[in-house]
Amino acid sequence: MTSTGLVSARRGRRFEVRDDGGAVRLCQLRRRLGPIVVGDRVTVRPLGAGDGVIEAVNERGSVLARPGPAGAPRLIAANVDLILVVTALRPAASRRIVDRHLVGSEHLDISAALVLNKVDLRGVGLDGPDLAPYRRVGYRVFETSALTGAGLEALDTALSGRVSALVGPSGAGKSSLVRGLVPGADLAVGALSRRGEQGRHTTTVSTLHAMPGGGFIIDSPGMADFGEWTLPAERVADGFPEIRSYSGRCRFRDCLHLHEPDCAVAAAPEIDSERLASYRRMVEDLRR
Ligand SMILES: Nc1nc2c(ncn2[C@@H]2O[C@H](COP(=O)(O)OP(=O)(O)O)[C@@H](O)[C@H]2O)c(=O)[nH]1
Ligand SMILES: [Mg+2]
Ligand SMILES: [Zn+2]
Repeated sequence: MTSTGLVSARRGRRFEVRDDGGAVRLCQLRRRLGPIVVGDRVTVRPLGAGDGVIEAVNERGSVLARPGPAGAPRLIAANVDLILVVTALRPAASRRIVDRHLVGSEHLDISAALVLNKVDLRGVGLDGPDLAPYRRVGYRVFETSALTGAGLEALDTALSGRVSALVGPSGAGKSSLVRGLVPGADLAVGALSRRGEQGRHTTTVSTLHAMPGGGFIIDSPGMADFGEWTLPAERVADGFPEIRSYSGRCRFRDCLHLHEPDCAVAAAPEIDSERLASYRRMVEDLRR
């Protein structure tokens, strides 16, 4: 008898698999199965009460990865269908980082939305970045406070039924948001990590949590530099919907929208100047 489930965390050399009924098993991999990552849908052969063997992995719909030591990609999560780019009023959000995460999402063809967390700090005079330009491009922006719970209901509704991954700088409040959205998230993780082989601290591993209203949310500390892929300079524009929409309208077919004459992007009044600056910076960095 086998069952299917979702990989919810790595514990040393084993993996937690959450079956469709919500039961969690700590599983070894069958030999030569290849890499497994949080979010993978797998077939498990149970071994006793809480253990099992992962026998097979389903084909992935999407894979989030980052460059590893030898340039080979390190898998971070699979089957994500919504990327939440989290920033906060403190530490101050960098729009450059937000743009890089969005370019990463666009290139994977995964929907993205923005979360501005710690809005409670407006009470002490912090403003946060102006995210209106992102709304104009078409990204949804959620304003939240994991501390007071403000905005969590709207976020919960938007995540329902999907597999979402939180990306963004350390300290923005990603783990706090998961705790706010998934009551008991901490307890579940702690209980299982005690059985893990290396007893690693929970914040160093990616974890997938079942949302009470359906759907899953992935918290991954490794996603702080998500989007730092080396891609050809001429493909960066595909990661900016508002720039992409001008493709073919410049004088030169291969216009990179830097300093070329008759550039339709440079002349477009609705393209936000900071977004354009961050696009140009990415292109210039890649051409160095
Ligand atoms: N004021 C305030 N602090 C928060 C909020 N969310 C998280 N924090 C704090 O910010 C720090 C970093 O939070 P954490 O969830 O670990 O961030 P992560 O690194 O993105 O996972 C912690 O000290 C949290 O208590 C919030 O909405 N408001
Ligand atoms: Mg965290
Ligand atoms: Zn151009």
